[in-house]
Amino acid sequence: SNNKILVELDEATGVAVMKMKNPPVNSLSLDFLTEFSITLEKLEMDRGCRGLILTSASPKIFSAGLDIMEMCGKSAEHYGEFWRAVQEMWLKLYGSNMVTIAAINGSSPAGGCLMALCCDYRIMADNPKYAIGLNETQLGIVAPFWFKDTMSNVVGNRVTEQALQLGQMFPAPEALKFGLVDQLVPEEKVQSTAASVMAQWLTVPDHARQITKSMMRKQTTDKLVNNREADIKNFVSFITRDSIQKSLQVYMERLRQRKQ
Ligand code: CO8
Repeated sequence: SNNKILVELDEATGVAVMKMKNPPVNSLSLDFLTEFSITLEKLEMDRGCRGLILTSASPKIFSAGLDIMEMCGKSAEHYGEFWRAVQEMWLKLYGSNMVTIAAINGSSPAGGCLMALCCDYRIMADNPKYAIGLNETQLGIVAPFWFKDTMSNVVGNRVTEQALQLGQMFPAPEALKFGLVDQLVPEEKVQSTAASVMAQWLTVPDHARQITKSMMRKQTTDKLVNNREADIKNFVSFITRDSIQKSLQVYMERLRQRKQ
């Protein structure tokens, strides 16, 4: 299963494009998250790589977020292992020293939105059919504190408070209005715009930019680093509740029926 993420590193520019390829919807399964973190770690260690563009190989969908099947009908051990992998992805992406740009070429709910929010800059396809947001409460589950922090660091506390309670998904033009994304461009320009924004960011000396990024983000990452085990325990005890399992089943059922 070593093929869910395609990487192209341009040696000349020092920019890697990471394309998520886990059809049909790029859901974040345990396998996917493991490969994601390993891939990111390798790029992080590569001195020739200074920038990362994160995008999707599936047209219309950036990522459907965490794989709901990983949170249904499994053992407590499995949930623990899965949650550790989610934490690891976040710590690596949010804490990356590289310039990270999300090229959001489709819908981006929950964990997909989180990945985008981890990046330094977000470019989204200008299509009102594509929506982005942390919709956890709509599934009857709760975005953990570090999801919440990641969003409020981008758009502020007030907007986050409302959006999280309502589990709102924002069509791209709405998301732009309050800065959930930084820029909308026609779908076919998402990649090229990401490349040119990246070139601008890379004109700044790495060491100064990296120290600044770390200054802005370290408090937020430290909160999870210092509470990882408690956060896993909390997730496992929440997700194993009968009532929560039931909500997730109902949600999956609704997703399936919506198709017919
Ligand atoms: N996990 C697993 N399977 C999924 C997911 C998912 N997140 N999303 C979609 N699928 C499945 C569908 O059930 C469907 O399966 P099947 O073909 O067997 O019926 C298949 O993928 C294709 O989906 P659609 O037909 O719905 O595809 P569309 O192109 O019409 O729509 C969307 C794509 C917009 C992505 C749509 O599928 C959607 O809205 N999905 C739900 C996304 C979502 O709500 N994700 C939330 C996940 S929770 C999370 O990320 C954070 C949890 C934090 C933990 C909280 C602590 C308790």
